[in-house]
Amino acid sequence: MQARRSGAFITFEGGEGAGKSTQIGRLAVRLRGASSIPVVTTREPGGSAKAEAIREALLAGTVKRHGPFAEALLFSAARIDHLDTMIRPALARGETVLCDRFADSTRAYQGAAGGLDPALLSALERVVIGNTRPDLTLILDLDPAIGLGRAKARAGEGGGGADRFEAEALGFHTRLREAFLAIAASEPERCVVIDAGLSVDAVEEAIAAAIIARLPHHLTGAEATDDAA
Ligand code: Z5A
Repeated sequence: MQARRSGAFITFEGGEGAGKSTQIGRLAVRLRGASSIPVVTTREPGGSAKAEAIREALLAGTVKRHGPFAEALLFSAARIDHLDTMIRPALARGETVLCDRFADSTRAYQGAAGGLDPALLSALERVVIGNTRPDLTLILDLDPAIGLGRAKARAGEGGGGADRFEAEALGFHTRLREAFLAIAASEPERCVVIDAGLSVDAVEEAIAAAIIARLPHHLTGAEATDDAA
């Protein structure tokens, strides 16, 4: 059990182009307008100087040839620094942390889609994150063909190409979607599945409804309860 605090640790998960970054920005604005609890936004891999350096290598694909276990270890190394220097200090100050991807992405990408043994990944996860588990995980669920189309359109606008994971075949992305849904089904007290195929505004409303249901004081001004302990 983590020490009582006024903020919350909220993670966003899902496949490519599901709208995580878009919705984190919108939720941050909404939370800041509704409560005095400070809100910080961050992402994985990354979110701290050392983790951002590791991100560069992972997304460039230079680690791919060493296999999914090497990738899982590097995502974990980045996560350790991110937790130590950014996430845990923010939570200790009573802030709310909105994080774009976290440990469920390792379970889904390196585990279900990458083929690593779930028991190995679960042991690694215990060592890496300890008691710092999300209070709420929003899983943005989307047909991978639509998500990849969105990511491609965005890359086209910016002149960039597909990164290491976007370049995987549709079957990989379909396994990812199934993995995130399986995580949600196995931990319903932590996870809420959001239909990410709706409009940006409708997804924002679904997320706000999930926050009101699970962490009401963050959006309604109600007194904090044990859900933030
Ligand atoms: N990875 C891993 O393998 N293991 C791990 O442990 C971790 C990560 C932590 C990080 O890439 C990669 O690392 C990731 C998994 C892997 N795979 N990839 N690639 P990233 O951070 O660069 O990318 P991402 O996390 O997949 O995010 P994304 O592709 O940027 O998508 P997003 O944040 O979910 O979506 P978005 O940027 O908000 O929206 C994408 C586009 O769609 C954009 O043009 C929006 O305007 C548009 N959009 C958003 N919402 C909508 C709706 N509702 N309708 C229509 N259009 C929309």
